[in-house]
Amino acid sequence: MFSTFDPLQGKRLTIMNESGEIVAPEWMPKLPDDKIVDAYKTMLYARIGDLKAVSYQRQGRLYTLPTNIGQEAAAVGSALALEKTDWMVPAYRELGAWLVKGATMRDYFFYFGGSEEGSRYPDGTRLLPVSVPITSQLTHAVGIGFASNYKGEKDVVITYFGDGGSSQGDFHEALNWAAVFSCPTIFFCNNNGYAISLPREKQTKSKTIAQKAIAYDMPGIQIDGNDLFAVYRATSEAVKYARDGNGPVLIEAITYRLGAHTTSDDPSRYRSAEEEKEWEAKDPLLRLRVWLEKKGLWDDAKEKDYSEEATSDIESQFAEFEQYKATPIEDIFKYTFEEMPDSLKEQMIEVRNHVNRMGG
Ligand SMILES: Cc1ncc(C[n+]2csc(CCOP(=O)(O)OP(=O)(O)O)c2C)c(N)n1
Repeated sequence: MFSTFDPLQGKRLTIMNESGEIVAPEWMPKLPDDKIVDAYKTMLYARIGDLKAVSYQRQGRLYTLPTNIGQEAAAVGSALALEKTDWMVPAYRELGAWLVKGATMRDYFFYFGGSEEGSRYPDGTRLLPVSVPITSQLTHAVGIGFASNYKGEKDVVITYFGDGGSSQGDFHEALNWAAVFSCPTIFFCNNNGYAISLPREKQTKSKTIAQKAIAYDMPGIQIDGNDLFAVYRATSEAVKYARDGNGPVLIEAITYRLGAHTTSDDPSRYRSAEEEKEWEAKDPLLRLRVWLEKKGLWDDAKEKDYSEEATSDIESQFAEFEQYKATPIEDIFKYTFEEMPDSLKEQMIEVRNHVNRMGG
């Protein structure tokens, strides 16, 4: 697949177009119908969860948070290509992927409600905490891939970042190291067109992000990130390639964030209403829904029932978060090391004493 979709020649993988039609049946993944319905449900759940979180933030009940709306196919499709034992190293805008990996909306609310509790997943989830410092997570993902090789295991790592992240030094260091040491790490770029207000065209002279893979001699592929089937197929191929010991892969998923960068941002200051309208028509949920309806797998009644079910589940998880008392300050020190090093213990005691002095 990777040789067919040469990013230098402007090739991009699309399997299902904006109208929900299969335009490249030869690449259609062999997914059973019930799995596709489940994928749609997860995308819908992530969308409802995202919209709810934004509205709770507007009510002053959560802190600043990034919006996910429009990027659900890229998140869910890529995560579904992983095995349970594979690792996920997130950025901050892939809610659907975290849900597939085993996180819950409760975790999401805790994290964006300012509690360490939101980064504690059940043992064995193999999902790292949210990473806001841009692309710092890529080097961690390479380290985990390196460790997987060192231990002779077959676990693959996926890490997410944005188009803006590809300009960071960490991006280049991570790709170089992963290629040199053949780490089974998949670099998944959510190219949503903007790094806050900076358009992709001003981010890099390269015509694609995917072509940056060529410099490191690894496969790079550009895909339609709003097409669940293209995302799942390309990520599955990358997972197989990495698991077979061939090293890393760079995937560039073309998508669009239909919402604001974060709840502190106003996108109308840097992009036009026409552009937003154009992308609304490419909504990843809409096209999958059309496809499912044509196959008789989904309808209005199912949409309504599932939306109600998801909404009440999300609301009850939010209620759980709001009933929880603030986590102790010590928690910010606790979860990085299995055994806390002395230097960290000293800092923890210092902070505790400071808080006590302030009467906290
Ligand atoms: C190291 C670092 N520099 C700057 C920031 C501030 N910042 C937060 S998001 C962002 C833009 C990131 O854009 P992109 O990588 O395209 O991802 P997106 O937010 O669009 O998903 C910046 C510059 C940061 N979080 N970390």
